[in-house]
Amino acid sequence: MATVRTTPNTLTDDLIQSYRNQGFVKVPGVISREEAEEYRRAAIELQKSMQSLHQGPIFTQLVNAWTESETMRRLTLHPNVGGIAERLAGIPLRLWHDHLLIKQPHNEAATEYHQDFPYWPHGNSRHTLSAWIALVDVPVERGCMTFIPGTQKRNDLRPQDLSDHDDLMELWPELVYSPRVTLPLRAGDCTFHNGLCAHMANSNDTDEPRVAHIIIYMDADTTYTGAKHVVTDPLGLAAGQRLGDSSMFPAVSSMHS
Ligand SMILES: O=C(O)CCC(=O)C(=O)O
Repeated sequence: MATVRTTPNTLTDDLIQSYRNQGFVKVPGVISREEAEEYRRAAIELQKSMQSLHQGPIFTQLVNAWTESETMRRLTLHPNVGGIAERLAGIPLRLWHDHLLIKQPHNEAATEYHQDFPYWPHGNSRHTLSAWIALVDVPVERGCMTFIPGTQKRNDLRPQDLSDHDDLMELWPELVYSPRVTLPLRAGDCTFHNGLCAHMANSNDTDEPRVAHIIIYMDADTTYTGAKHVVTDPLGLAAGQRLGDSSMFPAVSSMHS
């Protein structure tokens, strides 16, 4: 198997510092190209049996793919990815949920600017972050991610509509003039972003699907606020309960093989 280039042990202090200052970081090679190809095939297959949560052109969204496919389970519970996430966050983490986000060829729809954290029913949270893993090469034209550095410092906004080009900018007008960083990725590369860091992904203007697997991690001690959310609704949790009481949210520390 080809070598994985970045591990929790080889992650440099500079990358960790950059993540903490900017709210995102690109980490090359969290999985090998061969692994990415195996997961890409599993993702394409899974589209046939799983229903997309998102209805519309932005993306096909397969939530908690790890519970439906043994192959995707290996990726979502990958100790290398979870270990890097814990080093970036600097606290113990657990899985919140995963989702495959597949932008179909020529989908003509960007994922517009938003922060993730306001969507989630999380109490007591010190940190959330997502690993966005490219399962195919993702040049700008295929719909890579763009981030607005420093936006992770703001935690007072309502949830933003990721189908509305202007929603976040109307809430936070200074962002119109903020620098943005666009990060094309090779298959197997990953960006990690803080759940409060504003980001978007452009449309897929190519003939191949843009296949990305996103693993979202939360503070291991996160509690449930009681707000509605597709992931927690079926679980019968009480407000104030630790999400870690459910086996749907395994700790990163339990992922080591
Ligand atoms: O890949 C996309 O289209 C958007 C991804 C995103 O918003 C996220 O991972 O939080």
